[in-house]
Amino acid sequence: MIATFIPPDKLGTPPMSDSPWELLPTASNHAASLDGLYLFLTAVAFVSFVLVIGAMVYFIIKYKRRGDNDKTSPLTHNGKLEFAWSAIPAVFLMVFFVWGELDFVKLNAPPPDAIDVRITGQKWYWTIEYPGRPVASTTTVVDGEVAPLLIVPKGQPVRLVMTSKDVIHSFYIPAFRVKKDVVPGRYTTAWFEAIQTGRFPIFCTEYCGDEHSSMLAVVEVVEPEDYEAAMLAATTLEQGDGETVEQFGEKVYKSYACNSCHALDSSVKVGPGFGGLYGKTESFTDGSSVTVDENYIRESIMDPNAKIVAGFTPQMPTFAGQINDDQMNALIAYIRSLK
Ligand code: HEC
Ligand SMILES: [Cu+2]
Repeated sequence: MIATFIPPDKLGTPPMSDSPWELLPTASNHAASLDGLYLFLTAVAFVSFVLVIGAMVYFIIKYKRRGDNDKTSPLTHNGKLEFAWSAIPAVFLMVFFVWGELDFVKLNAPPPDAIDVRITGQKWYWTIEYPGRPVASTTTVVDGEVAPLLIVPKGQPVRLVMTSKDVIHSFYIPAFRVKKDVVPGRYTTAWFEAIQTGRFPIFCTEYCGDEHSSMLAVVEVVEPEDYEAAMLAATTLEQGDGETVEQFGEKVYKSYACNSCHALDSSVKVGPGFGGLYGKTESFTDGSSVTVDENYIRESIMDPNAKIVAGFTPQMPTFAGQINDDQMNALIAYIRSLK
């Protein structure tokens, strides 16, 4: 995560269509039917509006009381007419229901051969993990900011198994018409099959605190033959040739979204800034203090609640089991280098 807001066009929102009937790119198998239902509902509502309001205006004018001798008609009802205005809407209601129900069932029944992806929401970023792939969240750099990246092959079903570490978030891919709450303490699932290559934005669509609006991610749909290469590029987090250990540490820092809560100078965000951290004396809420060294930084990352820095609350998640030794060494070297 994402320290500053990335404008959605930078996340890959394709240009809007020229047609006023087309809402968004229809980039998944669900999109066409859901859009169809939406347009159908809108059209039926529009026609009903014209019929009801039109009849009302017509009768107001036609049957206006012209004088004291105008008598109210003795007719009390018309059985055929009343049957028609009940039965015809009932048929439309059944069509809405059956259409909606078929889509609902389809949205909730992922095919058994779907690729599984695990999504974890937390304030304020998404961790995207592929079981069997040895890496933390897959990420990409958008406009200088690190954003979580969901890579999917075109034409293959993908199932998302989602949970939250803190509050309720909601995972939303508008171009796919996929939206599902992500709830602490339980797993929710969603699935789709992408039908169009390209990059599309992912939003959190459940207000979850300060940085909710920057809780963004990117989905990238690639041709099936490019999938392995794209995954490999996104999941390798190793020190590159000619990269210093500090440069690698910076990459680790960004991929684990430390910058969503920490600044590189001494300014305060959700957590303390890292400028000049190494070597200083840090005090904690329990009144104790230590001189900041490698062991303290390592402990802060693996077991963040062991010592809570005075003036802060225990909001940092643990990274135990996610950051390996090489990455940890580089991360510490990087934090140490910040003046
Ligand atoms: C959700 C926000 C959040 C994220 C993400 C986060 N931290 Fe923290 N971090 C905090 C808070 C809040 C504190 C202060 C409270 C405490 O000591 O736990 C803190 C404290 C620290 C400290 C001790 C700082 C000091 O001044 O003594 C270190 C070191 C640290 N974090 C490193 C990291 C690293 C490295 C990452 C990324 C791998 C990271 N944090 C990700 C919120 C966060
Ligand atoms: Cu959120």
